[in-house]
Amino acid sequence: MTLTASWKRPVGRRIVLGMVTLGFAGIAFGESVQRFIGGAISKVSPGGGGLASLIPGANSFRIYTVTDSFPSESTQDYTLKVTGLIDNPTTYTFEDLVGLPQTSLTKDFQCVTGWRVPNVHWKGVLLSEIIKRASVQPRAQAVLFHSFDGVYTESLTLDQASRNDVIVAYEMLGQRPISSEHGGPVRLYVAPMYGYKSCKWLSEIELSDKVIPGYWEDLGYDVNAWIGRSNGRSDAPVDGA
Ligand SMILES: Nc1nc2c(c(=O)[nH]1)N[C@H]1C(S)=C(S)[C@@H](COP(=O)(O)O)O[C@H]1N2
Ligand SMILES: [Mo]
Repeated sequence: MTLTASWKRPVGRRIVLGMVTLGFAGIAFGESVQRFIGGAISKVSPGGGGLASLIPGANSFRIYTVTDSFPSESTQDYTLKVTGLIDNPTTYTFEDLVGLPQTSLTKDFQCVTGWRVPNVHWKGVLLSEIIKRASVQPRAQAVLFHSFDGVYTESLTLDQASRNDVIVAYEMLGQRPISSEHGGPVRLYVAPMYGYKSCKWLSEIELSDKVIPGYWEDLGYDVNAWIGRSNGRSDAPVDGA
């Protein structure tokens, strides 16, 4: 099992491990390293910095949690709440989500710290479909995501959330439900952005009047986390917003 640094680690050790990780990442991923340096002045990297990051396992996921554990919910008990600036607050069960129109995506998954898994298969519901069903009020400009780990948060602008490569995923790597380690039974998958946007253990989608920087963004990472061109991708809209 690959685990990562938790908050409880002494700061000194986190920084040292972060530096070693940076050295390794630096060999392979130029732009990621610049981004890492940009955010690493005082902070640990998103999800990373732990021993798992030192093992150069090519093409495989690092399993991240910012708490001390991997929360677990059965598909029977799972619920996804849709709340906030909407006329139609809804609570979806796992079966409800599976019953909505399905979207499949096959994309590289890329963490800002440098590791990348090519051609990952995902299935789920377009976030835009769920938003559409919520009847969004005119004041809403952003979508906030909450995790049942009780700590992690993320957000997108309403425009970003409406893209056709952003899904509420219930299947990943051929597994339905998504495994607990990977954030199941249901997680967010924001294909055009770095992995930290893809909130695991998704429990609530909240329509809001503004973007609120998420867990890693409070620690210095870009709120607009577009995967850059030098990573062989050009997912960002022209204005980059
Ligand atoms: N709830 C929660 N979601 C999270 C994280 C986390 O620690 N907790 N880590 C993020 C980061 S930095 C990455 S790269 C991916 C990693 O997904 P994986 O653990 O399935 O590899 O999840 C993202 N979503
Ligand atoms: Mo990440």
